[in-house]
Amino acid sequence: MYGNDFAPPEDGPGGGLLGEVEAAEAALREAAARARRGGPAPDEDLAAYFADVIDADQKIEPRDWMPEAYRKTLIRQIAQHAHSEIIGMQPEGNWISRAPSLKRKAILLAKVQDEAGHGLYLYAAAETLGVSRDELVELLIDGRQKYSSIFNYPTLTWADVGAIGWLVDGAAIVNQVPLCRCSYGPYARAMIRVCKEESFHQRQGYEILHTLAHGTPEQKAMAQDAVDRWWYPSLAMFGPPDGDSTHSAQSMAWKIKRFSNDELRQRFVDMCVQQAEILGLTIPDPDLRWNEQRQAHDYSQPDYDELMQVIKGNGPCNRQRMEHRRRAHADGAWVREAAAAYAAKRNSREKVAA
Ligand code: BYC
Repeated sequence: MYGNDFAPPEDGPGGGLLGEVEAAEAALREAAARARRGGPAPDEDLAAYFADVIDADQKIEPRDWMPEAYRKTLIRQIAQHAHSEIIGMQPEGNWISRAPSLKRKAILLAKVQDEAGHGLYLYAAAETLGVSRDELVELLIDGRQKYSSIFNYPTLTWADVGAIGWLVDGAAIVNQVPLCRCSYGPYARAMIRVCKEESFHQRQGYEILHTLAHGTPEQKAMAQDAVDRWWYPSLAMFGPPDGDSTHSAQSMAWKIKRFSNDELRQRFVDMCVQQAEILGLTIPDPDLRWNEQRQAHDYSQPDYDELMQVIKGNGPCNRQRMEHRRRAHADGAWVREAAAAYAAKRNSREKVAA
């Protein structure tokens, strides 16, 4: 259980997904403290050394040799993840000026700022792989790198802010907690901090929905409508089904991904069922039911053709999101120029002083 202030946590304090984040953090510290091989022996094959580190569940660090395909996969995934955090500020940012109270506005502002912070940690993690943040931003703006499908859906009502917190941030946590154990050190460390903050985001969304669901009939209907619209796109966030996932097998062999797309999707569904009951809202799936044999819920799959269309740029808001991002980038040019001029001036002053 995570992010649920309305029922006791299933596994007690420190249990559930946040408990897993804490355990991953402890494992990272333990791996760093363990007497480790300082690097490959002079005559050792670098690929064999890399495989050894992965097998031993140690971390690959920026100084280490790594296969080019491992580096490329990480750059692709971390960049896509960073872009998602930045584009993900738009659907909710859209509601900052219309939040129903000062308290809601302050909370939403803080949340959207956190997403910018997550983008920065992730761009910084990607930079350790030998690519610059400027290059990655250019790749996004030229449409050569992706961001999560989920941010191409509109936020029509205030309840959507609650549904994004509960379902979108909830799906994000289920996907990202295992990334705290990713084999690449800088990504794993960034994910620990992101997951702790993300858990708070999920709680704020859950609390918005809980308030609406226990308000007037109109408020409850608005909350249900938001859940109806965000449920299947949230399931699709986990990516194509395992049989169609191009990268999963290799990413799992490298311990970048620890679970397949379908395994995480199932985990998410199982977690949401009890939370929906406490909310008093219905998950819009008539076929959702407990399967005693599998010890998991059977559920209807999202529309994967729709996911592919959204990934290709044909979702309801793709054009709007990219236009906004390009405009914001152009509007920020003077800030980047001023920062670069200031850094150059400071450098030359330091040189004169030295
Ligand atoms: N949307 O082989 P597969 C957030 C692409 S931010 C778009 O299974 P992989 C938040 C995939 O890239 C949430 N594209 O790929 C922020 C690949 O295409 P390419 C973002 C998708 O990488 C603000 C192709 O489909 N989270 O939570 O093994 C506010 C085949 O897929 C999607 C992350 O980025 C999608 N949904 O697995 C609130 C987490 N799904 O690159 C919340 C890190 C698949 O070959 N990323 N594709 O052209 C991951 O865990 C993995 O990259 C994925 C996909 C599970 C997403």
